[in-house]
Amino acid sequence: MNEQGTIFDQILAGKIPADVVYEDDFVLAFKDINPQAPIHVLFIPKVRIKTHNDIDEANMEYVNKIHLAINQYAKQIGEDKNGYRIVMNCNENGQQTVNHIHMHFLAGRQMEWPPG
Ligand code: IU
Repeated sequence: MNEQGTIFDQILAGKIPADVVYEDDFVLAFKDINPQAPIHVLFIPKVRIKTHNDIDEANMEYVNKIHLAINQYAKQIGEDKNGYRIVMNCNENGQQTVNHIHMHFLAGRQMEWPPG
């Protein structure tokens, strides 16, 4: 996508449908279209932050809210005790493909380490 935004901006604007599982004033969460676990949800801020490198004092409240949203969602679906993995990929080596930060929430199976 160009500097105008990414597909996630279009999801935030309601121009592209998504399977939304959580929303508040700061955060939207929806099911990943290519799930890597039985539960795979993307938590995104309602402001464009391109990469983890672009998190700063001015926008970090959105990032904090993502963590609170994840806690609430994990508890709501009963996976808080089983556990889960949260991942944010950054730039090329991190295999980031959408330049609007997103926290992957993966649950419902035993994870492995190290990741690929
Ligand atoms: P990444 O961390 O940037 O690699 O992850 C991008 C994710 O966004 C990836 O898991 C895709 O399957 C997912 N995704 C999506 O859920 N809906 C979309 O329209 C697009 C990508 I494009």
